[in-house]
Amino acid sequence: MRDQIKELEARALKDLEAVNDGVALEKFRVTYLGKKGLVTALMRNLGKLPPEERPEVGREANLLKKKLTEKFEALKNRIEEQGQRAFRGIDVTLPGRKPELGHLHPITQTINDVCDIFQRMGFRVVKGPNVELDYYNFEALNIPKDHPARDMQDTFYISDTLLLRTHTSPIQIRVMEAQKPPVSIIAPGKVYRRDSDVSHTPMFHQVEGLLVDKGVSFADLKGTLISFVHQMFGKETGVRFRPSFFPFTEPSAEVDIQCVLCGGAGCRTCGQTGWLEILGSGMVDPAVYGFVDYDPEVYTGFAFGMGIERIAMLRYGIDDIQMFFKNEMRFLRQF
Ligand code: 2U9
Repeated sequence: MRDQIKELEARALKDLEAVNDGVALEKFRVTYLGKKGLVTALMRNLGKLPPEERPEVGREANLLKKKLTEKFEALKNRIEEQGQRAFRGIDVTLPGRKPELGHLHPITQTINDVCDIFQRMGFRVVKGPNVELDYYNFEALNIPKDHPARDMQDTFYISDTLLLRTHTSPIQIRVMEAQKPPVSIIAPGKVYRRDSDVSHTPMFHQVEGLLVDKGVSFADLKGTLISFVHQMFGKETGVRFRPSFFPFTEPSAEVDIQCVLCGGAGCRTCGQTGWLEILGSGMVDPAVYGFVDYDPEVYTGFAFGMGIERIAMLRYGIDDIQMFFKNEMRFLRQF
């Protein structure tokens, strides 16, 4: 039995040397000192010894238990202290790492802002297909077969009758086809043109608007668009209407605002004129009503369209349209 005690001590001390964390330490305690542990079993076996051997062997067994318990406690303290030191090594007063939050693309932000302004005036936002029928994109908009916009050079054709829409106007035709006046809608979305150079991209974004009812006049067009300009660019911004031509509106006008950079004094951005063109507009051409079965003797309306990249460039002072499509984080983070 004495040999057994010596052996157990040697084994326990060897095991204890390998213990370096709380899990291993607990395993040691269970193996040797626990209720079903080896030392406990040893103590229980003392009763089987002849009475004269009991006191001596008992003392040795008790000594072993004491020794192992002390060593266990000492190691337990050391491991706990190590854990606390590791925790003390963390400076809880340091600022945390800031998670980087994403945001909407500046073009999406501008589309949303333009739409918000018109929605507050009672216009409804409508979307439509990017792949359109030639009929909705050109024919029903009074754009004749020999118009240069219909040339293969200017439009992405998918087939004889299918194309990538060149403006969002087909949305308005689809709405007029489906419902009678009054109609007041805005149509935002991507448009496609075979144009690609420093100032043109083959895809860009438009917001167009249409309002048709009884008694709608050019004064309504002016009032609506002046209000839009003042909400978008500030209420001190000067606005002027210049005669123009579009196949789908008559009369037509382009809208200029006082240069946002020089305030009208003349600079490189406004070509020394003091004015910037920001949208096209006009009274819906009676010929268009013929395609959607509206009576031009009863109804009149106005329409307008703007390129969003241009609006965003003026608003944020960006001089290169390509920046919107490069997905450069250093550029995008600024918005
Ligand atoms: C219907 C009837 C008329 C929409 C209009 C413009 C004038 C216009 C351009 C602005 C810059 C396109 O992005 S751009 O190149 N748009 O000048 N758009 S009137 O007129 C319509 C639309 C739908 C049924």
